[in-house]
Amino acid sequence: MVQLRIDQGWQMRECGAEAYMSAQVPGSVYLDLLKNGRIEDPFYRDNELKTLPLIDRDYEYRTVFQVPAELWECGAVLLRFDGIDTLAAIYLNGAYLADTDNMHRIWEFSVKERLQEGENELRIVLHSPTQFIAKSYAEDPIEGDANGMKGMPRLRKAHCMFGWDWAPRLPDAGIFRPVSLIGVKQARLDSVYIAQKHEKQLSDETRQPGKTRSQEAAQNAPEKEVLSDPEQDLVRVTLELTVKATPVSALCGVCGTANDLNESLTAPSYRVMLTDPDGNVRVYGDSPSKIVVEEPQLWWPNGLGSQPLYTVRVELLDEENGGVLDVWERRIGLRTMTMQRKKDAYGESFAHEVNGRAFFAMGADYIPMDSLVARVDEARTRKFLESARDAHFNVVRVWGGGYYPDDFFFDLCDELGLVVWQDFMFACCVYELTEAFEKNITEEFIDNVKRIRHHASLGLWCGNNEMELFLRDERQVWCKNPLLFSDYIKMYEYIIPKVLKTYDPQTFYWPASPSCGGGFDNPNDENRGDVHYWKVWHGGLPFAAYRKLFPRYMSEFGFESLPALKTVETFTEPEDRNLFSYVMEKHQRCAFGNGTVMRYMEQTFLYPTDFDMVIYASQLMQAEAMRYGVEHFRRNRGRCMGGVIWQFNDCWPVASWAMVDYFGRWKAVMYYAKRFFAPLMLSCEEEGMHTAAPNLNVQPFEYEKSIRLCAANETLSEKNVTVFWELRDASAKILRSESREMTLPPLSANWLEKTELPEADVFEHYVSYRMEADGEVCSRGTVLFCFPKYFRFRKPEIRVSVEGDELVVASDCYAKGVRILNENDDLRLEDNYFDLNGETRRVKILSGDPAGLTVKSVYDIR
Ligand code: BMA
Repeated sequence: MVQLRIDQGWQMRECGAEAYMSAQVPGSVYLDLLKNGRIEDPFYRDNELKTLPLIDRDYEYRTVFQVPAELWECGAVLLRFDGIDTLAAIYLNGAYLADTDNMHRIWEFSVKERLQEGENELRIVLHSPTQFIAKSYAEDPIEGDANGMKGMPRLRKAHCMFGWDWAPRLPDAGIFRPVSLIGVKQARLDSVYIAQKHEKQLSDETRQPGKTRSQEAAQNAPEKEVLSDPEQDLVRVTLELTVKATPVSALCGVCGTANDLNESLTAPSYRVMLTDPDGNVRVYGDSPSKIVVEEPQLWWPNGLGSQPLYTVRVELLDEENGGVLDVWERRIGLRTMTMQRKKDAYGESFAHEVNGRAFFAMGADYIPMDSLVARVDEARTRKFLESARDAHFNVVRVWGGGYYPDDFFFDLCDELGLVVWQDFMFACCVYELTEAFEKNITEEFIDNVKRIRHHASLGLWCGNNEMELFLRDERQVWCKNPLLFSDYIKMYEYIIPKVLKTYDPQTFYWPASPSCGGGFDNPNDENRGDVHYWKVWHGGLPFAAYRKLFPRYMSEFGFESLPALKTVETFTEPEDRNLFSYVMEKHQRCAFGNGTVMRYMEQTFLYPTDFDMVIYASQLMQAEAMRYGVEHFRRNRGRCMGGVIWQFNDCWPVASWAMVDYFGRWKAVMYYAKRFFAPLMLSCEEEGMHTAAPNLNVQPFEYEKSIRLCAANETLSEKNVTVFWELRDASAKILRSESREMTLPPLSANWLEKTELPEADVFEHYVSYRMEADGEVCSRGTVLFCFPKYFRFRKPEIRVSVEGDELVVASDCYAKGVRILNENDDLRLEDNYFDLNGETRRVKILSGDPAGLTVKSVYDIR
């Protein structure tokens, strides 16, 4: 197979305009307008308003290319688009070739007869997505779309490009992924599907007399209940390969898409090379359908083990003439992966299970990293996903209102041990399943399932975001048309499962998030399936409300905050830097968003009188809110098996639920996450004035004062630890203390007994706690017994100095939420936003120049 990228010489213009301007492919209309100085930064102030109408027009792209000699020698030549956003008419050498109407698909067209010697012209007209949806809505309005623009559900384009409660309305158009010519000699590899079979070693007690080990293993040995070492248990992994190849005769006939290719070679001849993680190569030359890997190295999620990857290379052989016709090379991880659903005392469990071990999911929901999606590249994605890994994530959920991420996203997740919960791209909309729509989405599913299914990190496929929940709503605000209910069932409970049965039968499928398994059976049930919980934030309940909830798997809960001042500065002028200004509200898309920040502020902190303190306080509230949730869920490990935070990232600089802002700056919650998602984590369930408050800002008259510690171990090995706690006054002086040695079994949460603290003065006293393993502190924190605004903090004197690659941070009394920033706010520290008990801490500088340091703590919020 010969591949030629068509990425040079592109030009673009608005349809009807005289002159072309230079263009970049992959790229987009907005990006080209921006590069050519035709528009200003669409994220600056309210530039979105000027940018949006430009997409009401059509644009055309053109380039010329030569066909290299080797392509002429091929039996078929395909023109391939890895991604076109969205409505395009394609012309080759002046003649119409085809239309496209789905951003999520891969498009291929057979073009050899249309190519010519010398120059060939490729021209693509991109039709306006906004005109399309407006027209389609006017002709036939469809009910039920939450956040975007009217008519949007009719177009297979990332929904959030039309605006969301964190996204601007910038529905760009473009050729956002590579365009290439593909020359096929006699046949090409259409796909390779690899199924894995893991066999367990049998212990002597379970052996049956008269049978060999392998006979017994083949009979599926009973799962052992006791936690043993799965690496030791494993005899071998069998890779079952299904290799499909398409002959040129079939390719020549098509002028449709890749998946119209239903004619395939019945018995292709190929060779397989398997490279293990240490670089040893084994060659299997006889078109094997099975490969046995003895002594397999297992792939584990972050925190549970390492991520060894095997490279599988399949070469399609030319039997008559010798040589290689086509190559398929991907990395895979040896692991089993499913969701555990077992009936139990509470209902039914819902937990990721990898290599037979159920683990607690810790992570966040991932949205497109840029409204201008063509700007998202591997380097930027790596930076974000490494942040996730560093903050101890083991899961990311790709939310259904964006687009299916690029291959490099999944490659990175494979490397970093981030299990991907992958939604199909449907979110908060009602869809009408016309024949054309059904055909279109079916092709979309096949393209993406085939592209993504081999990844070690792929944890599960999920039908949609929140549609089962919304359609079930008794008030029927979403949908009154019963036909659309049956369309719903058909899409998520028939069509997708059918596609997966054929193309990816080993990956777990879940019909919606949240769901209990489908059929409109109480989708947000606390006792089964996954839960989206919004009573904290949207519903205005205090953080402590999380403690009344025992979800089996929380796949969305969140709290907003403002991005860093340096980030705010990129889209504002000094006069805009007030929470309620026109520009700050333009960069806040949740109804009453900034008001909600202040409503919680009223409960939590004193009134912050400068803008940077508003930002700081908002970030601390978000961090505390998420800490309340995650620590509670982890303390109830077993009953609850997941805390996935809404949302990980942003697509532009905005006030939102994101943990990392558009530029990759960590908000306070990321440093908190590094602590509350840590595999070894000590948390404290305190009771006090604040936890007794029934509602925001109501001072209770009666309340208990107590603590109850819990030590979590989310690793595969037993840990010996020592747990310490101290009751202190505001100067950090110790009034009472205790310590305790413990052995924490693998994958466990271990409560200590409750300690009443009647002597504690809620305004003057607090509790500090820490856990040590191997002589090092592995987890620490402090809790108050009242809202921080009531606590009588002493004014701390905090000194920070630089010693080599460390900061030495010292405080003379209790200091809470100590934030250290440098001039450019690009310092990444080992820890930040931490509490100091009148002590000195050494904190590693991971990146950034420690120049122009500033230090704040909760005392400064006033
Ligand atoms: C969730 C998501 C998003 C939304 C978020 C915040 O339910 O699925 O649709 O942005 O809430 O409101």
